[in-house]
Amino acid sequence: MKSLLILAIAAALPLAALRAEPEGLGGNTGTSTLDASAAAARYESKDWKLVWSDEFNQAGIPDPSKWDYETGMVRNQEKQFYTRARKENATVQDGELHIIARREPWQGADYTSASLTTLNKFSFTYGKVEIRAQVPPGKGVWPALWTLGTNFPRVGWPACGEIDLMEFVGFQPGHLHFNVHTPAFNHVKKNQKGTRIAVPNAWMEFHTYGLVWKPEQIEWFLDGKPVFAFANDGQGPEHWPFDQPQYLLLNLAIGGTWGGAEGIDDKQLPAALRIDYVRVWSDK
Ligand SMILES: [Ca+2]
Repeated sequence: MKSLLILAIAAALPLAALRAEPEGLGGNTGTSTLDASAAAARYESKDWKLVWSDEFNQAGIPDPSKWDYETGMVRNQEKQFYTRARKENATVQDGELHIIARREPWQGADYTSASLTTLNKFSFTYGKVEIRAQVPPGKGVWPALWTLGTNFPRVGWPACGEIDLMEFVGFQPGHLHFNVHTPAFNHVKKNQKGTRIAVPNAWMEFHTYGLVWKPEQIEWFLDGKPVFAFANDGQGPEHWPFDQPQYLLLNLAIGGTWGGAEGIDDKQLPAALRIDYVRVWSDK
């Protein structure tokens, strides 16, 4: 009953509540009303050709021809151990991929979860991406839909470039975050480019996260509306490492430098990042 009431309130919230909240991250490209219609036209163009997708229609372990895994404890002082092809942490059911974080001891860690990637399976240079997903609630969860350059194993981060289609931290349940990291602009230097959008109770429903990546700029979309853009300023790969292929990552982290800033609410676990589909288009 309580959940029904919450759903009814959420349904009554107009999408117009969606607004950018500058927080000093310094987006380098304002998205004016005029720009917004041009951006939407680029997003909705009929010239895109679908080149890769997963609709998650095959129940069980995620399709091994499409997905690989990060394993172990990989970054940001996060608390989860990422497992490989373990159904308790990554499973397809009812047309959705569920990435599930659990409170359980595992190889010295106190939590398990999964990070699916397409490294060595699929990558793309320029194109359009759309992912429909629902993030889980709870302090300490840090789900992300993102990309890294395929040269990451060789050149490392941030030289490889990182595009975050969406990040969410459970201690800020009313916001979704959209960021980009390059050698010149990144979170270590505290000057990454990005924005956050106020979405009341962002975890209560599915949203569609879109990206249009062209040689001259990258644009982010939330439910089809442009929310941020990052321009190629012509200063070279320190500023724009995005003329190289990128691969996809889908993960649900627990704790860590950002996600764990206000602790971890174990009562919210297990928690699932639900993904309805991942689609990638090319304009070639
Ligand atoms: Ca689906």
